[in-house]
Amino acid sequence: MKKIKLLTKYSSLLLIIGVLTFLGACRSRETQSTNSPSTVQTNNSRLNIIKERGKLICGVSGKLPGFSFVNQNGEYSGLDVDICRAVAAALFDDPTKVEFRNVSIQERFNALKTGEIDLLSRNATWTLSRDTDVGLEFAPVVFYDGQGMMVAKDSGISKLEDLRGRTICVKTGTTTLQNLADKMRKIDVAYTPLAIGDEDQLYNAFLQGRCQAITSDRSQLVGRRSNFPDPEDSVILDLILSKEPLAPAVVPGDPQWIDAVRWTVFALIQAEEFEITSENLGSFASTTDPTIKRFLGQEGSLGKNMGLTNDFAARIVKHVGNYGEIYDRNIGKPFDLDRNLNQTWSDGGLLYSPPFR
Ligand SMILES: N[C@@H](CCC(=O)N[C@@H](CS)C(=O)NCC(=O)O)C(=O)O
Repeated sequence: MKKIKLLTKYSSLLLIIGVLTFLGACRSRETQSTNSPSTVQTNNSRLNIIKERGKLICGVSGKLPGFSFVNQNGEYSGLDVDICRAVAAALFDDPTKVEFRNVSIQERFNALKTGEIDLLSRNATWTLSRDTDVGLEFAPVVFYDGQGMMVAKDSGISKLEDLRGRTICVKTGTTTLQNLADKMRKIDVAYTPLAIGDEDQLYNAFLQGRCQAITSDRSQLVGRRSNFPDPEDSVILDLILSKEPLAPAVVPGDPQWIDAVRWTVFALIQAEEFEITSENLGSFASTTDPTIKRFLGQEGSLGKNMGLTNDFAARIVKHVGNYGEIYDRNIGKPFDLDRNLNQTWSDGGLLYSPPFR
């Protein structure tokens, strides 16, 4: 009996010591910020190169309505474009400090790896092989897309099986060709791919009737169709062939730079969750909510610890808006495209930022 009591006493003591050690460990980790790797100012980080240069060089398509489109006056717009501007806003408090470079599908990854661009913001799908084999580092997903199929309205085609023996226009150098092959093989439907590398030629081939269907990321089909002479003559089928999580990318091995891009994207998402917009940002100057104070840099040193300013999230929202504002002006309003998966988790979507603390 005595032995049992002694054992109980001994194990309670051990438990208390254990808890104290654990708390101590947590505490020292939380307060270790001056030594944490992200605070070490590595001079050769691309973040410093960009700061010294005074502008960000961002690789975009320039030909994708809704994502990155350059008009006749050389003005850029789109969701991918606004991601570049958000990073510039975080770095320079000025969203115009970006030089856009149009990079083709074939050039896009090389442009990043040779250092020609700092950031690739060009509807690139995050896949395992691009992450590993190709050697890219992806920031958080900015648009959850899926591959779709467009046909002429009067074609009578409503499902993939109707495409047996038909020709399908598909772009080379993308995830699209393999997704199509995989899907059709799975359902055992033989077809002829008409693979074309140039985007304009590809859509022209469809409009000229050289193929009975055209397949691409759904968002792109919607965007391109909006520029057709008679958009209502084409329909996008109600099916999804693949998952296409589109994300910005950088060259790996530069933690400071990827952190800056990553937390810029998260700031856009978190601002929407907090319901902070470019319009109402000013009203949060007097907020008493500690999590919002930290987010906007009114308290703490989250931004400084990563080589930015403490108010980097506020700068982003001030100049570019939150994720929802970016979506609405570039995609939601112009193309009447529902947000679906591209809503914050609190609204039932997949956009989720880790905590700003
Ligand atoms: N998300 C896919 C597809 C990308 C893709 O096909 N993009 C096309 C449109 S869906 C494009 O960028 N077109 C414009 C251009 O070539 O400049 C990928 O990363 O491979």
